[in-house]
Amino acid sequence: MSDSNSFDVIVVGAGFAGVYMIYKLREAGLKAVVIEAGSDVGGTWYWNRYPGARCDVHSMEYCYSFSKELQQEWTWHERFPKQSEILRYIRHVADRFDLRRDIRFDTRVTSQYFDADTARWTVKTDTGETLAAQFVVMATGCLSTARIPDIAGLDSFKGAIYHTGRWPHDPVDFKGKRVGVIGTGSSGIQVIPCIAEEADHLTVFQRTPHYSLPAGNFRFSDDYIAEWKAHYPERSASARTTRVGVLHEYSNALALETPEDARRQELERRWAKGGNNFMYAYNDTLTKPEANRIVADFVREKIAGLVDDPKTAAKLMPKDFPIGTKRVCIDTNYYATYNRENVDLVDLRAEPIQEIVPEGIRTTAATYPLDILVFATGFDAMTGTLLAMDIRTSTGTTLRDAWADGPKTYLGLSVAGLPNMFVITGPISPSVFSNVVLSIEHDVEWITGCISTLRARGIRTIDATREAQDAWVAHGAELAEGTLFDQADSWYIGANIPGKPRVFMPYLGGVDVYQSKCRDVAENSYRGFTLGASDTVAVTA
Ligand code: NA7
Repeated sequence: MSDSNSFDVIVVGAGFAGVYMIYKLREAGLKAVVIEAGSDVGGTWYWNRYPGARCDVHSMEYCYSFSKELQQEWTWHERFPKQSEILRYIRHVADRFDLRRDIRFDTRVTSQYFDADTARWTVKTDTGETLAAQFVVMATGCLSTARIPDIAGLDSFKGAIYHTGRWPHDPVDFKGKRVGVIGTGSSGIQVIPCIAEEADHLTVFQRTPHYSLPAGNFRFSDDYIAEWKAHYPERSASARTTRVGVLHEYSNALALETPEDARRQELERRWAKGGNNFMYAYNDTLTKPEANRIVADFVREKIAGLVDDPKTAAKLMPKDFPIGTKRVCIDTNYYATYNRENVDLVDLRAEPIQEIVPEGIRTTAATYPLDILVFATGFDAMTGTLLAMDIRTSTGTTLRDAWADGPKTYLGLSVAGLPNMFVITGPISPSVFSNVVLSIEHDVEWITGCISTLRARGIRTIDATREAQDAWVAHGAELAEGTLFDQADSWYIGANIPGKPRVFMPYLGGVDVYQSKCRDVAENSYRGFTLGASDTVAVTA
């Protein structure tokens, strides 16, 4: 193998995770490369460029904190940043730290093979390249494999088809068009109001109504920005000590023990403020069905007030799963969009899709003529991208076998039997249940610390023990058991993908607790890992 394809570390993916990873690896003096399928950095924010795409975390928090200079020099403009602004930011980071020279774009990893004799990974790509490294780091993101459901007749459609998670770079022109959107999760709820403003007619095909909260987005004043920047370091530090890595107003109050008047006042206050903060009003919302019903009823009442036609409002009210057990959406004008003359809502529970026909969508009740069909149907979340690659070792372990019954990891960072491979924001880590940029920074720093320590001590391999992994998986499952999450067919539990094992994948113990557990493992000689001192001797530290 040529020297130019031989590395200490190969990183897969150049989103927020891969970009910071290459920065840290370079800083640690390691020879590393990033392989990225897209033509630029950005990951999620590179692909999800549909109209209305925004982040649901405060912009000042949804960014790196590792460089105080970067924090001070970059200026966000809105509370919930647009996709284009986030993409501009991450491109700025790549340029500012001169990271692009170590990123290979337009290249997708297809397989990874670990040879136990040489203790090195061989990585193959769809461009025919073969690379090798001691370590691989999967920075592939949690929501990166877009999914179009298998609907009969899809190929027969005469118009244009788009998926929100694979949106074209050139703007799509909806003017004068009859548009159909399938899916009303976060992506659907963001794209629907924008398409409605432009299209001749919009038909929304809804299978399950989701709960959506008003974003309460606003443009920052100069004073707001200055005030935030003056407190940046302490705010970033304090976010790390919270449950989800965001500076919400967390409350330990219980809905079931709060008088009705006070409860309503508090929910109204949080609703008016906008954003996800609403969900942290009471600490029993996700554990007690009656507490959950109180919060869900409040949202259903709000929907009734926002939608003029009572029948449409009733269709838009989520009824069959507890609030918060599917990702809660944040919107701007979503419900009001159904008051427009040019928007119709089709309830797919009442009239399921039979097939897609050349002229549109045929349900059991009618045929809806369409020029453009937009799928906002989500992702094979958390595991889909990793399992699309053929990841295996010379000793016979494959990731697909290891995860046949659902993902198993140690700390979300590694998989037993796949040595020297790390996953950033992997299953059973806070990942999608946290401010993901903050979790990424943590994971990147932990992995860099680990690799540096191993190399300094002359250790060639690191592999999670089955015992440590089993205990971690059991701990993750136990945290989920005390909640209402199993009552929803969400992507958190893989229920959106036919045949996918139904396992709750994020870690619910909190960012603060998770990070202290990871720290503890590192400080105790990587407890729970087997460290291989040479190719013949394996020692447990
Ligand atoms: P989601 O949240 O998985 O939403 C997908 C939507 O698509 C949801 O409403 C689904 O209905 C619907 N869907 C999926 N398959 C079908 C079929 N076959 N027929 C009709 N409707 C269907 O994906 P998003 O992209 O909105 O959001 C993903 C995450 O990205 C989000 O949570 C944020 O974290 C960012 P269902 O509910 O399954 O009945």
